[in-house]
Amino acid sequence: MSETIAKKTILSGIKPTGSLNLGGYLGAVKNWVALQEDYNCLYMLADLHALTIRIDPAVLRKNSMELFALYIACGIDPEKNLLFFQSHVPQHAELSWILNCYTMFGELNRMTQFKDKSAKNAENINAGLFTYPVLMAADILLYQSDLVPVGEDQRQHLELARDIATRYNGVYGDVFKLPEGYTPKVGARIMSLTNPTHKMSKSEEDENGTVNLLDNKDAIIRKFKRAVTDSETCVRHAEGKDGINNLMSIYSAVTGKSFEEIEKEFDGRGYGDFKLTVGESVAECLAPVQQKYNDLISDKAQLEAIYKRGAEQAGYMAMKTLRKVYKKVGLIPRA
Ligand code: ATP
Ligand code: LTN
Repeated sequence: MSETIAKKTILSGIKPTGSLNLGGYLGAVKNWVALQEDYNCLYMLADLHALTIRIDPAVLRKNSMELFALYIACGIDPEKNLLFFQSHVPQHAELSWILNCYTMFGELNRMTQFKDKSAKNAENINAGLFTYPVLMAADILLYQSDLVPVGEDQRQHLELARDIATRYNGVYGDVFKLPEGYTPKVGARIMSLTNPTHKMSKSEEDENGTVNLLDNKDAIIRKFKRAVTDSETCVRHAEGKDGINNLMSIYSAVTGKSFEEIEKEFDGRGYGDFKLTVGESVAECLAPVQQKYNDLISDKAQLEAIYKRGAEQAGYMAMKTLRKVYKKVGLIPRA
């Protein structure tokens, strides 16, 4: 019976602006893996989005291949999902232009990520950084996506995608499906280990605050041992205990244990013991991912075959929506 019901569609992506870290893994990729059985999933590499910061072309190429291989190494099955580079499907940029014309300056000006990124990068506040959420809306709306798994920081962009779709549909009829967000209960916002009031991110300056998926065991444990905590000695989840709360979230996301179970497990034990255990469990969780990654990254032909097929099939789906959108606004159909 269930086979006769059409599967819903999922789309998500990560920018290849640096190495994938625990934030992106626990906030996004881990969910992608869990959802792949029940949905039609498109997982793209948001390489056009990466261009909103200045990035050395050789570094971008390296990051992109690394991230692509990591998607698969993390458990995303290329036989069950479409994996592709955003730049290989030109309909993303094309739809983005149309949607720009249905997005208000004020809406974009309210985006907190834009405000944060422009404050951090005052010398390069380019128009791409400003219209970034419109390209993201195009990514999502092109495939009539039902669900978009993202971390907490992307919820505002997703809301905007819904607003843009609603505005367009209001004028032209039901062209776009309105997507829902999907954010994990634990791991939605992993914080920096050294600065636990700030999100762990690829552009984090202090590398001790960020655990990369390809860090070796020693580096992972060293980073956890240095993690900032507080002046108490009790492992408990509470307001004001940002460092410990973050470590508990990571440990919970990696082991599946609840906060209550964690508090019990570490009752009467010190922070040193807790930090070491969290570090070890993260290293253990990442070991098979790293092993698979090492096998994959040396097989360029296999990766190329996967992303070629992904872009072809995604392009076919994207074209259906784009054709409709162009026609509705009054552009002459291509002969
Ligand atoms: P950058 O530093 O270049 O802005 P980033 O590290 O924030 O990048 P993204 O590519 O923006 O990573 O995010 C990839 C996905 O992972 C998104 O769905 C995002 O919500 C999620 N994500 C990123 N960082 C975290 C985090 N610290 N905690 C939870 N989820 C995260
Ligand atoms: N903006 C997102 C990456 C991204 C994305 C998407 C996520 C680009 N396009 C479409 C979900 C759906 C980010 O910065 N993490």
